[in-house]
Amino acid sequence: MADLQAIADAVIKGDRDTVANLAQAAVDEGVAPEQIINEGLIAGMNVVGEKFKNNEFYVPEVLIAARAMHGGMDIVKPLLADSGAVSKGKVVIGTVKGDLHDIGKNLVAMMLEGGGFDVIDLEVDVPAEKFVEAAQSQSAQVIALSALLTTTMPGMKDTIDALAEAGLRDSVKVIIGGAPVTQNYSDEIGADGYAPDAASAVDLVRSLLN
Ligand code: B1M
Repeated sequence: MADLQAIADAVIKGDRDTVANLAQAAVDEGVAPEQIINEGLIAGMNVVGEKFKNNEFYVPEVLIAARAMHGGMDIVKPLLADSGAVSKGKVVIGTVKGDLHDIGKNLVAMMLEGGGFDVIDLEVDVPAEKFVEAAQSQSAQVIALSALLTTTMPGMKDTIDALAEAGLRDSVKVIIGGAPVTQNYSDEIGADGYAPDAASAVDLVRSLLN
């Protein structure tokens, strides 16, 4: 009998090999890929997110857990298309134009994937037009913008303005984050939400899409 809790525990411990082996065993036993993701991989990352919020885990532990989660995802994801499992939503993420910081953005992306979302990562130094293009071509529900420099934060407003100009502002939610970003700034530029950390970003996307 597949032990999905053991998969979750191995994600929390950051034990990639065990996650991969247990995920493969569950697949071999005929457990639905969606169940392995929800009750094993995502369940584990949810605990990691809580621990990170409570300062029980720090960045390295989260990165190691996310890597372990990917070990399971690599096995289960190819089966999803066949099983008809539905993603919880599509998020396009990137660090805004002029900004090369990607550690926090990567954490947010990994936590979102761990939360069951499809994540399209445009990486760093992403101009507003590229976000617009991706929102269109990917039919994304959420655009997630990261900035670590006060000088690049205006790139967030530029992106929101560009989405509005393209007629997409009503069909896509925009969330923002990064060390210098605040809720006030989010209100000021008309974003749909601000999250102070990666785990909160997952909660925010969940609540915006509900
Ligand atoms: Co840079 N840097 N840096 N840097 N750097 C900062 C940000 C800085 C605060 C350092 C300082 O002066 N004390 C300062 C910014 C000052 C300011 O504008 N307020 C700064 C500067 C000035 C610069 C350069 C201009 C330095 C220079 O060349 N003169 C230059 C700019 C380059 C550029 O981007 N164009 C630069 C370069 C670099 C490196 C390349 C060396 C490197 C980046 C490597 C990389 O990312 N691959 C770097 C680093 C590592 C830092 C610090 C030390 C660490 C940033 C980090 O990764 N933190 C940083 C100082 C600091 O913060 N202590 C600093 C860990 C990460 C997990 O946290 O990114 O905040 P963070 O992400 C968090 C939350 O903010 C949130 O979730 C994450 C996890 O909880 N979050 C989101 C992030 N994005 C989110 C999106 C969301 C929601 C939440 O929704 C979409």
